[in-house]
Amino acid sequence: MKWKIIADSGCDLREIEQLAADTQYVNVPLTIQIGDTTYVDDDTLDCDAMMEAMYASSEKTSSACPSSMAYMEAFEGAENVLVVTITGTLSGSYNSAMVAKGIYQEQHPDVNIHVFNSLSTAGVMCLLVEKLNQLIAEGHDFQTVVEKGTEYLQQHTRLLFVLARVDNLVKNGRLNKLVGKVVGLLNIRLVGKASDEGTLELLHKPRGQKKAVEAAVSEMLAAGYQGGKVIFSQRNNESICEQIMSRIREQFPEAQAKILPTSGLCSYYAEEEGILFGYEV
Ligand code: X90
Repeated sequence: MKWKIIADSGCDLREIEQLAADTQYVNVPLTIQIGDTTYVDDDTLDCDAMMEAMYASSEKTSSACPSSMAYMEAFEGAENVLVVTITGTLSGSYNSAMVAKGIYQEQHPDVNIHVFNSLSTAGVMCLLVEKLNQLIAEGHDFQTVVEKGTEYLQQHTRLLFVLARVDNLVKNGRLNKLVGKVVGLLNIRLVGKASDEGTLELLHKPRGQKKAVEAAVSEMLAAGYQGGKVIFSQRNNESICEQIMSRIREQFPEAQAKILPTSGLCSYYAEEEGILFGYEV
């Protein structure tokens, strides 16, 4: 095996279409703790059951990033390893992967490893994973794939989210309490973006889905969206994704979108009816 593309489960993509030759895609799970039960966010997870247990539970719930050991196991067998993590500002996943890289390369000095801190999650991680696969398929060497991948991530991808509930983000210290108070009241949605620092940045607090669609679309256009790829992750809310795309296609009829179900981790934080989407600028 020449290449491995590894993403933690902040990335909702479980498979790459048209995987490049000599390449494997591996998803490394985070875990979600609800009472005494640990839910591993891999393709065996029953996400609906996890969400039900979460809402039924009065106990504290939390998430945990993959261990360095889990990353090291994922590295096995490849010459070139590309890792994409959820924002290192809100999760220890990036740090785990960097520690794993350090230890692994002492034992395997000939293996190339690069860890991309997405400073984002979900759709932006998916866009980068697909770009890396494309760069590998085009036959570039490791260094070039890393450079072009970094340029793409920083210059050409953005993340927006629309959330109807933010209890888990607030409870786990990832979002300001005051912001949390407003959402959930009177049908208020939280429209925001991944900031340059890799945190949640609040942009609008529209009332109802229709206004949330308008806010999201205007943010996309203001950020420089020109009809590029869009990848949605949605928790029981395909309709808002379709509404956003139908508004976008009024201006960009050819715009391509993928609508994925949220991973366990993104379901836990984005909650019911929450969506996140990565798009190209
Ligand atoms: O290490 C861990 O336990 C994982 C912690 C992850 C915390 C953040 C998850 C965010 C998921 C929420 C809305 C969009 C956030 C934008 C991030 C920059 C989705």
